[in-house]
Amino acid sequence: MSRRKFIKKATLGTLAGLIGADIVFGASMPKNYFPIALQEPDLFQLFGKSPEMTVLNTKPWNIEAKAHLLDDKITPNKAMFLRNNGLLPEKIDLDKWTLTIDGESVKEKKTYSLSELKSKFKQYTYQLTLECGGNGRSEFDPPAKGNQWTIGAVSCANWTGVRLKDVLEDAGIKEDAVYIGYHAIDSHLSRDPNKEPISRGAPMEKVVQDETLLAFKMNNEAIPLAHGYPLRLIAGGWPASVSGKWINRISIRNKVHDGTKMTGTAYRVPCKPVAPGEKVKDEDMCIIESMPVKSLITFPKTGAIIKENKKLHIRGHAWAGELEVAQMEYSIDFGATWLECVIDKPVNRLAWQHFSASLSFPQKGYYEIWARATDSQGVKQPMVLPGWNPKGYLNNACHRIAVKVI
Ligand SMILES: Nc1nc2c(c(=O)[nH]1)N[C@H]1C(S)=C(S)[C@@H](COP(=O)(O)O)O[C@H]1N2
Ligand SMILES: [Mo]
Repeated sequence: MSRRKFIKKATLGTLAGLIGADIVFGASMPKNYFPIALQEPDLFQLFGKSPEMTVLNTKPWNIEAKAHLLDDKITPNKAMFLRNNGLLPEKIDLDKWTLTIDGESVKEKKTYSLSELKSKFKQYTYQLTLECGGNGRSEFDPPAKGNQWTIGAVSCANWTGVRLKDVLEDAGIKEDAVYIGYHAIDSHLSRDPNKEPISRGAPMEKVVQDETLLAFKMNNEAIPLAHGYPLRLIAGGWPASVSGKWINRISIRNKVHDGTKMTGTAYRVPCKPVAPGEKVKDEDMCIIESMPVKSLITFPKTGAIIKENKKLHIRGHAWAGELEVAQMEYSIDFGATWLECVIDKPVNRLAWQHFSASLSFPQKGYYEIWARATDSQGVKQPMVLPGWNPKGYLNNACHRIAVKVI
């Protein structure tokens, strides 16, 4: 039954259940009326997301968090950004789900059922940072096409699954293997079954890392449908586009994977800095690998009002792709001087790290708090927009919030 038909037949009680609140003047509601709360997009239950999340696009669905929503140390589903290149799969038959390992560099093509994957290989749980390569795109000038992500396309949840390397080794990897490419069951926006919305991958060096998982649980529950149920690749610290959702096939390639969104300007940046707006030759574009150092102030919320002579405790997270964050600083004078934050060690490699600091303000007035992370190789976040690139990737400029002391 279609949703609309179902809702037409539903009683007031059922509607109230769906909305999650009594419809106080329900008796006056016109017959067959379709309450706004249940129209698409489903305002209150959108993929189980917080109503404060920002919907950037509905076709495909792209939703981002606001900084204060990411305050939890482990990102819950309700605050996790959603990035789709195509249409969500509609029906998933768990019993029939299989993962096939093929490609030029597999010794023998092999297919596993989900239960085989779960029983045959040891399971691991890691907290892993996933940031969309286009996070921060909205600030680029000249503007870059695509979803205008501000700061909220990053998450760090717990992922449980089997190691990709264990599965590939079981299938058998030929010596000439250089890359893997994933294939998934979401459909292209055109609904053309011969087109894939996205099919990316990673070089073998990333594939063989302990933390690179074929995951079936997120935060100790089945992965939510929108985030890749029942099986997804997780490659923390790299652009999240490498972490394919709904995957049913992995090809071991003897060359750099050439699937959809592996070429041209997709997830590639000029190998050397270029002037804003400059045309870049195809051979001068490089695939994005480890993400750059970055941080987010998750408390307080921008716009906070603080009483004079009161200390303000700020906190947030910092991450640095394949590296660790070595130092975290804040500034209340637009970057003229910087003071130290406390920065924790990550719970495991490729997990974001938590920072905090206790600030005092010299007098009443308007302030901005800027946060700046430094990675273990000494590279600091830029205060303003970093290198322009055609698709607006890798904006890791310092996060700022505004506060008023009264
Ligand atoms: N099958 C499939 N996998 C995908 C995508 C997609 O559209 N289809 N989007 C990728 C991109 S660009 C990102 S940033 C992440 C987003 O993961 P999330 O929606 O779970 O936050 O998934 C990646 N994996
Ligand atoms: Mo992405």
